[in-house]
Amino acid sequence: MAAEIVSLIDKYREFLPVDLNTKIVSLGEGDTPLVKATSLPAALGFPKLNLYFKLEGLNPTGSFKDRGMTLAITKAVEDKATGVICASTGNTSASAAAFSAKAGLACFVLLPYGYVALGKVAQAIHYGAKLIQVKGNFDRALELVKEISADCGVTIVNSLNPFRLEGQKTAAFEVVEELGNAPDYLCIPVGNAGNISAYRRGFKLFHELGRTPSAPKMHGFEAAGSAPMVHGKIVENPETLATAIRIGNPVSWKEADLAAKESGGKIDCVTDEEILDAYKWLGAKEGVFCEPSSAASLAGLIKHLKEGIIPGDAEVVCVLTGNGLKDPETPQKINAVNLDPVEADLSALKKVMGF
Ligand code: AN7
Repeated sequence: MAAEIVSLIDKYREFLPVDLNTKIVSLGEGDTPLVKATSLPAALGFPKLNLYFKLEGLNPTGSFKDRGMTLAITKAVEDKATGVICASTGNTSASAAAFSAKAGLACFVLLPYGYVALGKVAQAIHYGAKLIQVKGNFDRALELVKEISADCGVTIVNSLNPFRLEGQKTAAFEVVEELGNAPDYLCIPVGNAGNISAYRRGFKLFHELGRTPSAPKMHGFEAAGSAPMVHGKIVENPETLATAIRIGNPVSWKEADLAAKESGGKIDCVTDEEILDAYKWLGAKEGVFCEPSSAASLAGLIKHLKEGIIPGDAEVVCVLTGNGLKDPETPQKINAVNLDPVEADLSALKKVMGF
C-alpha cells in the first residue's frame, strides 16, 4: 500500500490559518532537499564554511512559490472566489496557473513582455491560464492587477495576498528540522522581498517556541540594477539579467527591512556578473542547476565572505529559489560552446574528444 501523502499544509497545520474542514489544494509541494556543498567552500578559499543549498526548484512547478500558492488557492476556493489574478516575473504565474488548474479556478496572469524566461511562459500556457503579456515592467503590471481585482472581483494571488507568505514560512521550518538547529546565516535573493520576510516569520516563530536557541541572520540580495531597498528609493526602470528579481518597488519592503535588521543581517546587492559566476559554479562544481536569479544568494554569500561580513567558518543556508530548467537559454548564451554537429564516424569523434 502506498504511504499516506501528507501535504505541506497538513504537516504544519497548527501554524497555518486552516481548520479541519478546509479542503486543501495540493500538488505535492514542500519537503525540498537541503544539500551540503562539497567542493565550493574550499574552491572559494573558505574550507571551514558549512554551506547548504535549499533546493526550492524541486517544488512541483519548479519554485518556492508553490509553498504560498497551495495556501492562497486553498483559501480562494474556501472563500468561493470566481477566479484569481497575478502579475509576475514568471514563477508566481506558473504556480498560480498550476494550482488554479488543480482547483478548477479561472486564472489570469500578467507578464512583463519580453522579460520572462521561456519555461515560465510555457508553464502558464500549459496549465491553461489566461496569459496576458503587458508592455510594461512587473511593477506596472502589479498596479494594473490591483485595479482589475477591485473592479472585477478576482482574487489577487501575488504576495499582497496574506496567505502567500504564511505558506512560504514553512521553508524555514524544514531548514530547522533538517539541520536540527537554525543556521547562523540565511542568504536569499530579494525581488518583491516576500520570501525573506516569510523565512524570517518561520525562524522567528520556531525561536519563540523554544525549538531553536537562536534565529539566523537574514542576508538578502537584490540585483545591482534593481536594488530599491539598498538605495532606499523606488527604481523606476529596473534592469538585470536576473529577470525573476527585476522589481523596482517591492511589496514587502518594510517587513524585509525589519527581517534583516531584527535578525542582525543585511540587505545588499550583487552585480549581474557576480550572479552569473555563482550560477556557473553551482552547475560546474556542485551539480546544481538553478535559475540565474536564485544564484544571487550564493553570489551575495561570496561577497559577504570576502568582505568579512560573514565569517569563514559559519553555517550558512543559501536558498536556491527556482529550477534552472525554467530558463534553458542562459547556459548557451553565457558559455562558449561549439554545438556544430560532428561526422558520425569514430575518428572524427575521437578528434573532438581529444583522444
Ligand atoms: C526564482 O514570480 O516575483 O523576494 O512574480 O522567481 O519573494 O519576490 C518571483 C520572485 C527569487 C524573489 N527567486 O522572491 C514572481 C516573482 C526567484 C523568483 C525571487 C523570485 P521575492
